[in-house]
Parts: sequence; C-alpha cells; structure tokens
Amino acid sequence: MARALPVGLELTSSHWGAWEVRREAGQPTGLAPWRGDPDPNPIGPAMWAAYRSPLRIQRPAVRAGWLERAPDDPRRGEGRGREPFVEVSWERAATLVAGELRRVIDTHGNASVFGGSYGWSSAGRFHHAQSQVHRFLNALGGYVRHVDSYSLGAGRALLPHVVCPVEYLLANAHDWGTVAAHTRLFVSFGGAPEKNARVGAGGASEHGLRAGLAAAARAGCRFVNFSPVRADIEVPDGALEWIPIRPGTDTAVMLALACETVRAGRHDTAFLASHCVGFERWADYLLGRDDGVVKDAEWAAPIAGVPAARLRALAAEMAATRTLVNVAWALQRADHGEQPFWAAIGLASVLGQVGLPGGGFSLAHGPANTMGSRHRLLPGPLLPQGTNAVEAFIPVARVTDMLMSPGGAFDYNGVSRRYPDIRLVYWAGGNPFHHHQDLHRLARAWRRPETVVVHEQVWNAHAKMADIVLPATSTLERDDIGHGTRDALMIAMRRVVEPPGEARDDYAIFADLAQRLGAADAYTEGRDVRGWLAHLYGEAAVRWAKAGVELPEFETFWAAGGVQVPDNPEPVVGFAAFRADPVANALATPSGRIELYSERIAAFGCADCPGHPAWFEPAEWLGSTLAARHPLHLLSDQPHTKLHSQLDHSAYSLANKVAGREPLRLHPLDAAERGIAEGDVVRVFNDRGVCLAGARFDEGLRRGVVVLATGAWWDPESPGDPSSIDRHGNPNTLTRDVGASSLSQGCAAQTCLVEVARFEGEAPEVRAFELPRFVRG
Ligand SMILES: Nc1nc2c(c(=O)[nH]1)N[C@H]1C(S)=C(S)[C@@H](COP(=O)(O)OP(=O)(O)OC[C@H]3O[C@@H](n4cnc5c(=O)[nH]c(N)nc54)[C@H](O)[C@@H]3O)O[C@H]1N2
Ligand SMILES: Nc1nc2c(c(=O)[nH]1)N[C@H]1C(S)=C(S)[C@@H](COP(=O)(O)OP(=O)(O)OC[C@H]3O[C@@H](n4cnc5c(=O)[nH]c(N)nc54)[C@H](O)[C@@H]3O)O[C@H]1N2
Ligand SMILES: [Mo]
Repeated sequence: MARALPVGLELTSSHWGAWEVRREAGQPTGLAPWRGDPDPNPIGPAMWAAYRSPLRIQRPAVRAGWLERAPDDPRRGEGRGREPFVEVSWERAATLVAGELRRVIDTHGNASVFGGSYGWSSAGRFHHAQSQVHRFLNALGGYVRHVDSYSLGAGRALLPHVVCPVEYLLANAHDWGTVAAHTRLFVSFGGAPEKNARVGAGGASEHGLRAGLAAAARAGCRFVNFSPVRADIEVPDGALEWIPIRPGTDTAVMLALACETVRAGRHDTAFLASHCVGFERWADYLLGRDDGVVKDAEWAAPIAGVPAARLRALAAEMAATRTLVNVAWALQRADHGEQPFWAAIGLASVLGQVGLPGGGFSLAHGPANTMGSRHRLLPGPLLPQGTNAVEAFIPVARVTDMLMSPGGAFDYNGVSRRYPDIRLVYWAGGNPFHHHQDLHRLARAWRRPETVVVHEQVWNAHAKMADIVLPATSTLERDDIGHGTRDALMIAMRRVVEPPGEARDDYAIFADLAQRLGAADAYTEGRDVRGWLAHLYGEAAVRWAKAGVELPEFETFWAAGGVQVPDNPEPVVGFAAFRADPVANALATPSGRIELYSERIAAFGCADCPGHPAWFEPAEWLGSTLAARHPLHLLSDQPHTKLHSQLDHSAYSLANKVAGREPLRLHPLDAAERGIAEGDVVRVFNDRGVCLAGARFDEGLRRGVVVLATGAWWDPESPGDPSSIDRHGNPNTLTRDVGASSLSQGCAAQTCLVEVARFEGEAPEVRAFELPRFVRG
C-alpha cells in the first residue's frame, strides 16, 4: 500500500523538485523544499515570485499586423516579432482562433497544421500542455506531428536498432546504491553533472546524484572524466582524473579503448558470442583490416588531444575492473551524434560487463534525476492524446527546414519523405525561440505560415513572435497530479493561488475552442478537471495494482495531498535479465542481441551512419580548417540556474548574469589573448549570428572551449537578421541547424565554432524582460 503523506503537508510538484506550500493565517506565502528531499534543488524557491512576475501574460493578445492583413497576403507574417499587439477579450480571441483553424483545415487540410508543439511544459500529468495540444488537434482530425526529442534525437533513432528503446535506458539505469556497491571505475564522457540531475520530467522529489557519487567514491570507486569541462562531475579530491578532451572527438577515444582491449586479447569473447552480433565486422574496422587504419591509442590521441599512453593504460584498467561507461546526452546532440552512443555500447560489450551490477554502459547518469533512482517503476497518470489521422511528421529539429521548403525531401530512419506545406502553427508548452538552432534562420522561416497561435505564461521571445497569444496558468494556479519516472512521490497538486489577470488553463482554452469547432465531446469526454484527475488516477491505480502496489481511493489521495511510493525490494540493475538469459529476455533488436554491426542500418545506406560505430570528422571542430576564422568551440549546456528558458526571469537566474547577460565561461588564457577581462561584455559570433554575453573565467575548461548555457530569453535587435545582435546571450543565435545525420536528423547544437571579442563602446541594454508594445485595436 502506498503510504499517505504526513497529515497537514501541502505539496506541489515541478520538474525541478517537490515543494511544501507555506501558509500564514491560511494565506499562501511561499514554497520550501519538501522535507524528504536530501538535496533540494536551489532553483526551486524562486519560482514563487517568478510566477507572480509582471512578465506574466494577463490577457489574450493579437499582433496588429495579423489583424490587418488577409491570410493570402504574403506580407502577413513579416511583422512577427516586430509589430505591436492588441489586447482582446477571450471571446474575440477564441472566435479568431476557432475561425482560423476552421478556415485552414477546410481550405488546406489537417496536414497544413503543425502541432508538434515540442517543449517541457509543466510538471502536472493532466495539464501537460504539449499533450493537451495533441489531444485537441486530434479531436479536429489531426495535425503534423514531430518525432523524437531535442534531448535525444540521434539516440532515439539509433538505439532501437542496436540495443533497446531509449525508454528502457532512462527507466533502468543502475541505482546509486548499486553504483556505490559495485562500480570501481566510472569512466565518463561529459561527466555526470549535478546541475542536470536536479531536474526530472514530471517530478524530482528526491535528489540522489550528489550522495550517490560521494558514496561510490567512499567505497573506492575511481572516476575518469573525459570532458572539455572539469566541473561536469564533482567527486572528492583524489577520486577524479580529468582528461580534457576536444569537443566532438569522444568516439575516437572510445574506438581506441575498444581497439586496445581487443588487440591485447582482453575482450570478453564469451559475452560477445552469446549477447552480441557483429563483433567480427566491427573488429575489422577497429583493427584496420578494412581501411588500413588501426583505431588504436596513437591514432586517437592527436584527434582528441589526449595522451596515447593514458588511453592504453586505461583500456587495461577497464578490462580488469568493474567499469561503468557513462555518456552525457550532449555528445549525441552533435554532428554524427549516433556514434558516441554506439561506440560506448560497443566498448562496454567488448569489456563484457553489460548487465552486471555497476558495470556496462549508462546513457546516462547525470542528465536527469530519474537515472540512478532506487524507487519503483510505476507508470503514473497519463493523458490519452487520441489518434492522429495525419501521417506526415518531421524529426523534431527539422522545423525550420519544414517551414522553409514545403514539399522538400528529407531522409529519416532509412526512408525518404517530404515536408508538408504548413499554414498554421499551434504551440503550447515549449519555446522554440530558445530551443531551436540558428534562431535567425528560424525567425525567417517563421514569417511563412499564415498564422501562429501560442499559449504562454510569460512574454518571452516565443510569445513575442506569435500572432495570437493566449495566457496560460501555471501549476500553482490549477489542480493536477504530479509524478515522475521512478519518483518517490505521487503528489496531489492542489491549486495554491489564483491565476494572474485573465489567464486560463490550457484545458479550458481547448475545451472552449473544441466546443466552437464541434469537437467538444471528443476532446473533453464530458469531464471537468476534477473528473479527469479522478479518471486518470483510477487508470494509474490499475497499473500500480498490477505491479503489486495498492493506491487509496482518489478522494483519500486528494485529501491527503499525495502518497509516498513504497520502497523497492530489488536494486535497479540495468540489463540484468538480458544478461541472465539472452534468449528468454531477448532485446527488441532484429537479432535480439546487442548489434555491433547492424545489417538494418547498413541497408539504409546512410553515408553518415554506416553499419557499425565509426569515427567521422564533425562539420565544425577544433581540428578543422574552419577553426582558423572561428577558433573557439562553443558548448551550449543545460543551465544550472533554471530549466531551459523557464524561470530565466527568476531572481535566482538573474543573480547569475554577468553585466545583465548570460555568462560566457572561457579560459583566462583564451581571454587574455583577446584582451578580455572578467565581467566584460563580449561579442560571441560566427557567420550565423552574434550575441552578447558576460565574461566569466574558468580554469577548469580545455583551452579553446567556451561555454554559454541555453535558456537566456532571446533578445535580437532584429529577428531574422544575422548581423543584428542578440543582446542577452542565447547560444542558439550561433548554433548550426543541420541534423546529426540522415539516419536521425537529430539536434546537433554542440557542433559549433565561434570567435569571441570584447565589446567596445556602450553595450545595448537587455530588453528580453520588457513587455511587447501594445496598441489599441
Ligand atoms: N544550443 C542548444 N539548444 C538546445 C539544447 C542544447 O543542449 N543546446 N538542448 C535542447 C533540449 S535537450 C531541450 S529539451 C530543449 C528545451 O526546450 P523547451 O522545452 O522548449 O524549453 P522550456 O523553456 O522548458 O519551454 C517551455 C515553455 O513552456 C511554457 N510553459 C510552461 N508550462 C506551461 C503550461 O502549463 N502551459 C503553457 N501553455 N505553457 C507553459 C514556459 O513558459 C516555456 O516558455 O532545448 C533544446 N535546445
Ligand atoms: N538544471 C537543469 N538541468 C537540466 C536541464 C536544464 O535546463 N536545467 N535540462 C534537462 C534536459 S531537457 C536534458 S535533455 C538533460 C541534458 O543532459 P546532457 O545533454 O547530458 O547535458 P548538457 O549540460 O547539455 O551536457 C553535459 C555535459 O556534456 C559536456 N559536453 C558537451 N559536449 C561534449 C563533448 O563533445 N565531449 C564531452 N566529453 N563532453 C561534452 C558539457 O561540458 C556538458 O556540461 O539535462 C536536463 N537537466
Ligand atoms: Mo532535453
């Protein structure tokens, strides 16, 4: 039986943690970390004030130029991001949106509506904005969707062919107790950053990474971190060896570690024979039998900028020790991003420890709180999205390409497809004007659709780039249920405060529109919010019961404020069942085993993703001739003070800015060469754009590498014009908008060269946190 929370505890959930609601004389006054969280996320408490910010959208608003121009006027979209808004009543806004959906669907069909609406939304399981958009558009006959994610574009396409669906990996990473008890060598590529493990989709109520790493170190585990950034993993002094690798070259190192293992005869031939296919083919490549190039330590060392002797010695240590090969997701958010994941799987297979406690590979410990959690896997409430009658889709990061070239061809997962012709874009719960690459290019493509409808909470760049902006509530302003994968709690997220202005729940907005469009029954199924919560909870209770956990009645759950998940009787050991019996527990790959050579991928014939893990020079890297003009590698990692662009306007995020801009971390010697002092405003630029940032020195970077976290609200002087400055420091002003490969078309943001210079003269003021201009309609 799931235990009720202690009486009197009022909790709410966010992607960044669970929070206790503080009250004085019955009135809510703030949020404090849930007392059961051993290591609360410092991002959290500032959300209380941020959700009350003057930047919250108060009323529906429509861009003036959109109201004035007819749908077939080619200039209708040109003013996006530049023209003022007219505030309108809900009645007027809903009439406009419903009318526009009707017109576009009747004239051009459902395949002219793009409703992918990628984004993290908020934590509740019912008011999950992205799911609500999909459900709503499905009720109208469907929409063009996206597949995969920005997080794991290359990984999601690759992994099912060669090992398993991503979901298995996310939900079955060795728990921290297992790592501490068994892993003796933790070889990481891109570390295991504490800042990232602070979040978890849907909820992260018990943060375990810091204690997990410390316990492993205490138990004698050694850590080797290949990363351009030393701080990517924090373990006690003496336990860590930092090998500052050139960005984008990890595959070469992994190939070399595998090659050295095989050459020395230390590979696990029994495991390779019983659990893998294709080893011989891959070994031909590693040993240079097919191309005459032996992928050994001497070969990899000059590519990656790491010592050959250390690679050779490390290969021997890995074979002799319980070793976990850990790979940050950032590595696959890059040109040829499939390769570091596949090479790590290959390396771990050669070592033969996959499925042993604390051994094998992890993809990954670090990117979210889920991986390493000891709690049970109990699928929480989930909003059904309905069925989509439209077949057309895009790989998520191809949105600009789609808008720019209707009918154009693209390859994905072995099939050649065509981009649909999009007339209307509908977005709720994501911020493409923070998350997509090459934002000026997106801004130019964004002029093409006839209409852009956005539900937002705040006046960020995404809202400012829309035609019709509908104000959405936050989690604190509505009833919901919170639960993340392997989380410790399921939370009754009871409404804490009233919504600002006229903000409405996404559900209420869609229910109204569905009513106007004759799809109310399909969308609401006759339920109000509370009816839905009880219904979804009931469905989850059936799934939990099958897993042996009884949930109380909904009303009891709601009154108690949530339940604690009972302890897991078993440690979490990834791939244990497959290791024990690879026939009975065959993988979902074509062979049922780990594929070090994939006939299926080879048959796709992708020149940029052959049948086995291989090294390719990235399109931009420090070893390329392009580095002569733009000699610094820009990494755009996840921000430690917020979740993507969410909460960038919070006091906690603002306190981290340098001269009001997003900090650019750079090595003091790289700064000195450019006459840059700490705290200076700098220009970061390449041919795709230029942004300002505040210089922050970091000796723990490899020379030639600079780091600008994602999430600063985009603040371009002129959206679409690459010579105009983003005054605030969003790295996607600079990143490349080309897919990782023709297999996945995944986001490849980390493949990016730039130059940095001191900003001379008076820097323009940041205007990201200003409201748009309003005029009377
Ligand atoms: N250069 C570079 N770019 C990257 C990455 C990178 O590593 N480098 N990482 C990528 C990755 S992994 C990801 S996941 C993406 C993240 O990109 P997103 O998920 O798009 O980023 P968020 O800022 O979380 O966007 C959520 C938006 O939804 C709004 N919102 C929140 N709750 C609600 C709600 O209930 N209703 C409505 N209507 N709106 C709501 C928020 O105000 C916010 O604007 O960024 C990607 N972009
Ligand atoms: N606080 C906070 N946590 C988050 C998020 C957030 O916005 N804020 N976002 C969440 C989301 S949506 C996701 S998908 C995950 C992403 O999780 P990841 O993709 O793993 O996170 P990143 O911070 O992008 O990258 C991790 C580290 O990889 C290193 N790195 C980058 N390129 C290379 C390379 O070529 N080689 C090597 N060896 N290292 C490299 C960088 O130094 C970086 O610090 O994080 C999640 N966690
Ligand atoms: Mo992500």
